[in-house]
Amino acid sequence: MSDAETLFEKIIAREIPAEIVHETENTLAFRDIQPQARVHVLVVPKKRYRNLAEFAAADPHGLAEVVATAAKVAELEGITTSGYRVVFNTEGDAGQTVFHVHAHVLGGEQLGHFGT
Ligand code: DGP
Repeated sequence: MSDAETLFEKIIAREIPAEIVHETENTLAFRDIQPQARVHVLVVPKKRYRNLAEFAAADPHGLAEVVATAAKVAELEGITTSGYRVVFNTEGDAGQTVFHVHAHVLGGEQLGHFGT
């Protein structure tokens, strides 16, 4: 993994602004700057891993906390019952652009099947 800082480290450090919707000891949830649905929130571990595979291998409890935070975000956004999607884009074919692992929480409207 490259040591180059990503912009998510800057958001976690409050060096660049973001609309934060929830925070735990080890995770931060903030609105995506280019929303693909009415609700589009990113959940990141504060510790950086490049992608889902590295995160799952190194810190499965941290991954569980990110998933639990995603469910909490859905609750806070009022979409637990209407439904939502949690997506980890992983590497090139999936369109991952920020190499600090993150879950997209998408909902608040009818989502296309598989698409975002
Ligand atoms: P991905 O393509 O899965 O790596 O998702 C990266 C997401 O990050 C993308 O949906 C847009 C979002 N994003 C990029 N730059 C910023 C930013 O400066 N602030 C916020 N809040 N989101 C950003």
